[in-house]
Amino acid sequence: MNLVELSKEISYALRHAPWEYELELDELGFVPIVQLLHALNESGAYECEVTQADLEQIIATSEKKRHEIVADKIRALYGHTVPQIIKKEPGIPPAVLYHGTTHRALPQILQDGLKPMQRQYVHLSIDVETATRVGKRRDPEPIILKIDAESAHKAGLQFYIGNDKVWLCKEIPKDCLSIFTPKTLPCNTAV
Ligand code: HQG
Repeated sequence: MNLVELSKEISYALRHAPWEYELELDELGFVPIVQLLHALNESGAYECEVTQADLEQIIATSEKKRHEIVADKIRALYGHTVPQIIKKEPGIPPAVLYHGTTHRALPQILQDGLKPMQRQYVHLSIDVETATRVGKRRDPEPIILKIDAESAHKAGLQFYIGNDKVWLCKEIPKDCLSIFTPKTLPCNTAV
């Protein structure tokens, strides 16, 4: 079983196009596992039968926690573009969050703040490393934005839990953003 391909298809079904699989997401984005398995196996795209153990293995071995199983249901934890707004659990964010983006998008972001664009939420990373990985999907030298999440949250902006590395927000106003530049030692510093 090609678990990467399977994981991508599950993300597609649970984030973007559940109707193509005759699935209906509940308000938290869950669908019954049996229904998802039925749809995947009916398509005939997989040579062996897809089982719950395959879904569990994807979740256990993926470098990102994209999906979650609770009891007999499964959901995508973030990334949704479906028209129905998926309810996320509000939380108190870390004081600082990061967002990796492209040189191309930067002028617009500095003017308008961060917008969810095609998705339901803006996706924020807990550290520079994660933000860099996100940004590198679209720009080999991504821009890393630093978000003053503590002030934004205190000012009333709601943050939501994605997974252990991803936080979600409806938008980030431009005055909560700055460009992150890693601290470099002056040339004459003895090390
Ligand atoms: C940019 C992946 C212009 C934003 C990742 C980004 C993540 C603006 C792009 C998750 C803008 C949207 C989400 C504005 C934001 N003007 N451009 N005002 N505001 N943008 O893919 O955060 O591997 O929807 O900077 O790892 O890149 O799929 O968001 O470049 O966690 O599990 O518009 O998807 O996860 O792109 O990525 P996306 P994202 P998976």
